[in-house]
Amino acid sequence: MGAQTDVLHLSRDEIEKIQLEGIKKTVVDCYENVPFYKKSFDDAGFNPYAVETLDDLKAAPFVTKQDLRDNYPYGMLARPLSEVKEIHMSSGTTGIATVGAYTEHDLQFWGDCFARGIRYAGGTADDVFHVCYGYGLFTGGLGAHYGGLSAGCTVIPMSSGSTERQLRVMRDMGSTIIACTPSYAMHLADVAIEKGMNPAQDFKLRAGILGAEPFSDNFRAELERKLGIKALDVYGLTELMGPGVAIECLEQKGLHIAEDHFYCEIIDPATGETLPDGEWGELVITTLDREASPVVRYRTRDITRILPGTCACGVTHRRIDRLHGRTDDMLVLRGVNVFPSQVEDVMETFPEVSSWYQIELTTKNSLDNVTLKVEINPDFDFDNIGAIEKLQAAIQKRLKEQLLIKINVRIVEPKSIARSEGKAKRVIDLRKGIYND
Ligand code: DLL
Repeated sequence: MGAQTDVLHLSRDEIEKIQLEGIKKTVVDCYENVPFYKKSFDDAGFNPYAVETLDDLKAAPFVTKQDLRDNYPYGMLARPLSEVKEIHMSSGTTGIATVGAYTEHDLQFWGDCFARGIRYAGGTADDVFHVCYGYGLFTGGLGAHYGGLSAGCTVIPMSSGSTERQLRVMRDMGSTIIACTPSYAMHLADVAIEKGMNPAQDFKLRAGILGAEPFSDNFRAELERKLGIKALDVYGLTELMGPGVAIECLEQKGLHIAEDHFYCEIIDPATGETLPDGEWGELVITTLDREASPVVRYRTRDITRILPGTCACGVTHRRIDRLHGRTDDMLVLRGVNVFPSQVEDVMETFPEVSSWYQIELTTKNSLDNVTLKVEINPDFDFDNIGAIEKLQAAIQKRLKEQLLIKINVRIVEPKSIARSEGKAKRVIDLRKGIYND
């Protein structure tokens, strides 16, 4: 704990010194060991041996998900396979998967990074850490698992699914900290309540380290109330490491970046210009000591901002704000740009409906046709057709006022939208004939 604590309380100068050293090493490592970087640095006229300041990194070209895909499966590796101990992959449902490879060192610091979240939640060796992110190629399960081991907890490797069994094990084993997607945590809570349990009292849970998808403040408040936990947000992505790139502390005012392993910039997605702290834009990340899969200026497509100022918890690593969406989440509907989170914001102003929703896109007379399906809250009378129709019309009207497009609203019965054991599917785009994720 000592070394970990120290690293979390370094001065800005000390952090920046680590970052500069890490950047210098990473750009040279990439240039010398990954043909893709050699070519892209040369094409951009970027000299990796001439980096003297953090600002010098701005001359390096960006890397995109497409670049990683183009080099599938092993083209981005900076170490021989003999040094690679584990491989993870993105699901690749909308294209070729991206690969993340780990040396022994990479696995070790991954665990350390996730363990920070457990410690932020007050977790110790006395905690029973219940992991119900999916295990396998997805980074959620094993990333949390390594975090639990690194924090010294008793780890329960449940993986996702088998909801009733999860609940039984959670109760019998006295799980205290849970790790899963927020939508699965909500599903667990709802099923427990349905089975006549009161999870806030019957379970020993007191914290959740939840991420892999956005969740609103209202959703979080409901989850905290139902499960009796503090829900901390965790961010990460396969291309960088998996969960633990940034994690919230108990202040719940943004996610502390693991700044001794990752250097973050915010850019204007349209121009690529770096934006000052406080401004929203696209998160760009450079790894500082990743051995097998180092990345220089990776465009995450995630939209956030760097929060100015220091955190009351005392951790000196800067924070990113909670993520509201991705640049590629943006739906262009009849020429209007809409983020699913904007639809969610409007729905949250109607207490009669729940947080389970799905946006379905189809084409009608060559135009986009948008239908929002949202579940009614169980305590609202679904058979009162008049009231349901009135509510549908009211939601539709407010959506039109705020988003300037017509969205057909269909209120559906509780539990009629499919629950996911991992990331919730919020948008179904039948215009392209594929499911988005
Ligand atoms: O979702 C890694 C992860 C596992 C993070 C468990 C947190 C917990 P990917 O499947 O590669 O990796 O998806 C990465 O998910 O670029 C974001 O768009 C989104 N995402 C991840 N964490 C959050 C979060 C894992 N806390 C993509 N809030 C990222 C909002 C998130 N979106």
